[in-house]
Amino acid sequence: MPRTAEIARATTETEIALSLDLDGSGQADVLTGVGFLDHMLTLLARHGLLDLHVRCQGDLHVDQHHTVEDVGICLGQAIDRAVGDKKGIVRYGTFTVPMDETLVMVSLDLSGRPFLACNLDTRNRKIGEFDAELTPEFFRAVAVNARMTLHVHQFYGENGHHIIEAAFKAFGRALDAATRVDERSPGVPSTKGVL
Ligand SMILES: [Mn+2]
Repeated sequence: MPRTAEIARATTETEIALSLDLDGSGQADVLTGVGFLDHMLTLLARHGLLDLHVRCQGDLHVDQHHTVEDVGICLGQAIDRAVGDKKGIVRYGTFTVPMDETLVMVSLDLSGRPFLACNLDTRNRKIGEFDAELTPEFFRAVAVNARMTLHVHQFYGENGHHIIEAAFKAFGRALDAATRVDERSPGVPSTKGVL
């Protein structure tokens, strides 16, 4: 069974086409209109070894909020669809990424229970044209729509680009770990029998 999903979502604020292959090779083809978000999604694909195609036409004349959040919604929906009934997957993933002075850990559970805890220091920061405070908005949209428990924990860090990039890389690696197939455990990885 291919673990892929295609999402098309159109509102008055954004129009998005996204496709995801969890068993890809890290190929990204991403154009959202927000250069830094393209950079982050490209490294998410590379470090998560997933193939990701995104096209977004968003209302960037307002600001970047709708674009960033709605791409997160579509990515979350795609993850939820691609993992299907979650039979045979590892379920949990935790990865810590250092980036120079910055250290960020992502720990996630494909639990079926949406939750985000995020302490990234993004307030009042701009990374080029990117509003850094949209980063937790992105991760919240992913967590809610993928129905995952997601913790994004910054131990320390100074440079805003490093902080956000380390978070996306850690998320990609943790997601890859959680979605791996464990051949010793063919059923749903829960004593409840369903996730
Ligand atoms: Mn970078």
